[in-house]
Amino acid sequence: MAYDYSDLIELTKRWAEQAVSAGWISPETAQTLCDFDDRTPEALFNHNGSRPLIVAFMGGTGVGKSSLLNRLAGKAIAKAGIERPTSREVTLFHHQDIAIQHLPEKLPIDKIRIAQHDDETKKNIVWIDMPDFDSTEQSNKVLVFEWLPHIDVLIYVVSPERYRDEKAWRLLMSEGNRHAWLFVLNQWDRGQQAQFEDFKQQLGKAGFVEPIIFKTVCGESSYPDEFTDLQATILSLSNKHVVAELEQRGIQVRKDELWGTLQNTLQKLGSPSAYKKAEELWASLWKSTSGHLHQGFVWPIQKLAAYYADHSADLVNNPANSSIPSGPSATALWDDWAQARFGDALDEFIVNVDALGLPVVPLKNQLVAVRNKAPKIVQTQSELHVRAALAYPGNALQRGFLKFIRVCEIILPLAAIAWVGDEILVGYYESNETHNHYLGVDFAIHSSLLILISWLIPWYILKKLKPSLEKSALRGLTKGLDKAIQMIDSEVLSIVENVTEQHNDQLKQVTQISDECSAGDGYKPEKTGSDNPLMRMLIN
Ligand SMILES: Nc1nc2c(ncn2[C@@H]2O[C@H](COP(=O)(O)OP(=O)(O)OP(=O)(O)O)[C@@H](O)[C@H]2O)c(=O)[nH]1
Ligand SMILES: [Mg+2]
Repeated sequence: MAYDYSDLIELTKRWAEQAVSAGWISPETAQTLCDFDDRTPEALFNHNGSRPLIVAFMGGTGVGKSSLLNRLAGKAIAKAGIERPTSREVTLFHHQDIAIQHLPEKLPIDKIRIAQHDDETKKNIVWIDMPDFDSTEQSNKVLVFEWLPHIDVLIYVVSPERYRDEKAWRLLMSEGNRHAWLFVLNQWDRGQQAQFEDFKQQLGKAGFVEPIIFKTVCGESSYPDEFTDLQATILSLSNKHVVAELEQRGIQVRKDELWGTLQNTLQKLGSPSAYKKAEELWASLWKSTSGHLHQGFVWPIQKLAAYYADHSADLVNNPANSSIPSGPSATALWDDWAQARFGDALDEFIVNVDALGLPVVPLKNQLVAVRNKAPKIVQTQSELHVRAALAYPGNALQRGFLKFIRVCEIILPLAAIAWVGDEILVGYYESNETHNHYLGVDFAIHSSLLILISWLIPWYILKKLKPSLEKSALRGLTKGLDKAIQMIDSEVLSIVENVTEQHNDQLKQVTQISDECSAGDGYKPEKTGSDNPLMRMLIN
């Protein structure tokens, strides 16, 4: 789908607004992009075919702009005088059948004065007298800048005293490419050839190889001048063909300017591959930071493990409580020191990403979440794993063996008791039949010892092999901490991935608009040589 210039402006604005609110571009860059407007000469009229050529007198105060328009009209339609500045409004002079449907918005109606004529030969021209743009009158400048985008041909008026005006020159340089230019050296009755030559040279520096300059006199005296040539030149330009060519060129110039600004914006957004490097940067940064964190945690982990071992019953039996009510808890593990180290790593990461020439505000904003979440991750993970470790201390083999010994602790003494009981019964009946001594003291001692030993050995083994709760807690805490550090790492990485995707998307959108600006055939100036006045009026 081919876009109009106004569509491109709209797309650019929409992109700039979301990009600035997400932090991809600075408010200044967004402003530059939003400053593009779709004001054109054709915007003053309804789109119903041909329109007149818009010609405006522009220049410093007192050079004679209003006097030139009055001379053209043959009557005093614009205020001209010695007061500086004289004109504080825009005067339009056009044929009575011409209707300007859309006057520039934002301007008070009393700032526009309209005079009409019925000369059919000049029907296709709208003449405009603008106020000055260099006096102290700020509202005059606003008026000029509001009208400038609607002008096809600017007649830049200077006087012999004021042709080197700095402000005017800057305006000429910045607006140069956007209009066709004619130059008038008015008050020529006071001028000298050297000034004319110098003015011409200055224009050459501004990009006009062969500028069209008219020397005019609008004073009382009937001094010979080139006013009629000026009129004739404008008249020769006021045809459909030239208007269409100027329109086409105007749009192309504006598109080129938008393209240039979008290219600058693309540069500020950084290269698409740069965020890939950010992932590598974080990986190496986190490697060293997690190493430091592990070192720093050695002692607090031991302290905490001892405390958990002491309060293991509380911890395992009260799953509703996230931590032991009093004393150190897992939150103590991720203390201010750890949070500061983590914060330092994130800050260093952001600085490094900035050094890659990438916008960092979106990354910074999204990292806030993980920055705040880190203590909670560590607390949850270490508690989860310490709980599991305390509920099932030791490893599986150890636990199996201990279960077996616990069974032995019951079975063996019972077996010994059963055997002794059996011996006693058998001995009792045998002693009755044989009238021998019933069992005896030795048997009593030995059997008691047997029962005792059969219970004592498993008891001793259980006591000796019972896994240390402290060690289990330590193992749980270490595992939990490892897991937490892994989780923090992947949280950061997923944010980086997310930001990378968003970055690519932003680049894609700007590239698309920029491509649209350079798409199409564009404007190709007609190669009709320097005898074509239009070619001499344009900066190429
Ligand atoms: N000597 C001489 N005086 C001129 C000429 N043209 C205009 N003037 C006088 O210069 C003064 C300023 O003329 P304006 O036409 O008001 O000048 P302007 O450029 O419209 O000035 P602003 O409205 O203030 O921007 C007036 O007093 C004119 O009479 C000229 O060719 N020669
Ligand atoms: Mg004036």
